Amino acid sequence: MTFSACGEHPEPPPVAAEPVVLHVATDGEFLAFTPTELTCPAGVRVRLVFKHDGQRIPQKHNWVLVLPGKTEDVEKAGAAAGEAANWLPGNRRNVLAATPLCSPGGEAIIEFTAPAPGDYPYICSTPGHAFEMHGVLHVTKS
Ligand SMILES: [Cu+2]
Repeated sequence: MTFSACGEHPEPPPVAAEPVVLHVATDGEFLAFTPTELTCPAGVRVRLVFKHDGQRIPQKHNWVLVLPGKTEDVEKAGAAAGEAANWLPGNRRNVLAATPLCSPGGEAIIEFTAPAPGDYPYICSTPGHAFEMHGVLHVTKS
């Protein structure tokens, strides 16, 4: 005899959805991302894989997802915070997601929840890089 302590037809436990995996890299040694556009649905779990594809020039890069219109604020506050802080502002109100700094050949993987639908800029916050090193995450209605 078996007993069902929690009802005849209990709900199955929720299965954690697989994250949407996005890949972005530096364009070799250049101060550029490839691709410069990424897309995901709103509200999904995103696993972002960032690869520093440079080899020769010993400069570090990161990938920082920023609220629309706030790239300059994040750049300035990040520069003030310094390299030990990954060139990221202490106050993260304008930063939606960020990898640590990566050296040539390095890779970082982060996970975050996609924000509401819209276009969100991403930059490298190493001082002087965001002017050329930027792209857009298009978040679509899920
Ligand atoms: Cu950079």
